[in-house]
Amino acid sequence: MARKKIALIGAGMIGGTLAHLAAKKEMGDIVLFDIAEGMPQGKALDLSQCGPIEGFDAKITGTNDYADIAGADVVIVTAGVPRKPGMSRDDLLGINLKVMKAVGEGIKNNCPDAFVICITNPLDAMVWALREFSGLPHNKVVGMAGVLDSARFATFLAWEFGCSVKDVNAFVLGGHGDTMVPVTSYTTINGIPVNDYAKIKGVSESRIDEIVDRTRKGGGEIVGLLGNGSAYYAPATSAISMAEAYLGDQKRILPCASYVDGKYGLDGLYVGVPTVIGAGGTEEVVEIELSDEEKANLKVSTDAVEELLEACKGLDGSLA
Ligand code: A3D
Repeated sequence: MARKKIALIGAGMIGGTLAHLAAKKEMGDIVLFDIAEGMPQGKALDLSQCGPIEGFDAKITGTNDYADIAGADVVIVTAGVPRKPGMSRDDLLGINLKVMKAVGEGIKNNCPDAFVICITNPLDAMVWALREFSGLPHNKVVGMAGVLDSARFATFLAWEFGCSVKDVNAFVLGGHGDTMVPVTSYTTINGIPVNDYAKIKGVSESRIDEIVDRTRKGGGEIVGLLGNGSAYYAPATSAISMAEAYLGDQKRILPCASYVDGKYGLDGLYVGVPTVIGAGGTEEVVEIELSDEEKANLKVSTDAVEELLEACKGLDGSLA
């Protein structure tokens, strides 16, 4: 059986990390695409030379030509500009919308059957725009955010409780931004609801609220510390888990920015919801019961996403 082909559009910090992870896991042959000349070729060469040491068989190539992503099974998109300190995700809108147009066309013309995972910010708007520009079916285009946001929530909870991260099942809904909705009612420590476990461990409600707040601002905290650019290790590993769910038909239920039309009272929007990922792409959006407060928080978050979509339509007439 021929190896799978993984195309990475954007060979920057996340793109390079994705290539390394995908090669190490022997997910397939990897094509790193970027508009910067020489850079994806250089990274591909460097990464190829990890092969003999790490013992992986994967062909890694770098390119500036969309023709080289032809027939890709999975495409992961990080092309664009990352946040700088003081810059909000929304500031990125205008610049990255143009990038999504070029990338969407590149995918449409070269690998229209691929499963496409978008990481470029502002995520919920960019994944929507990428779907529009590529013309792929909605179930084949998804955004990565919830896996990362949930991992951040889980990390902070594990630190607070002094427990293993493996036992924390954290749950985050909504848009990827400061309005995201970490849902404590569905967050458990190996099945024990987090609020019950907090009582057992003597952790106050206000402390859990602080952790929720830190999760919401988790990306910005890293941007502030790095001083130049944004998080890349955990975003890359999150997208890889989504790609593995697709390639392995795993039917995992992962929080992803999926197309929601009808469920959660939403009308044709990409937003973070629990999603079954398998060989059919995003096979099902799972609608869970929410409290009135959680519903209200989700509404704030989806309103923010809708505002971004309107802004996109204003910037590019073809999206209206
Ligand atoms: P960076 O290291 O700058 O890489 C981006 C790459 O995109 C650069 O190498 C650029 O040359 C390239 N690029 C720019 N325009 C194009 C184009 N038209 N076609 C192809 N390549 C192009 O950034 P990064 O890897 O750190 O981050 C990439 C994106 O992910 C940014 O938009 C971040 O904001 C976003 N991000 C999202 C999350 C989420 O959780 C959703 C987390 C972290 C970063």
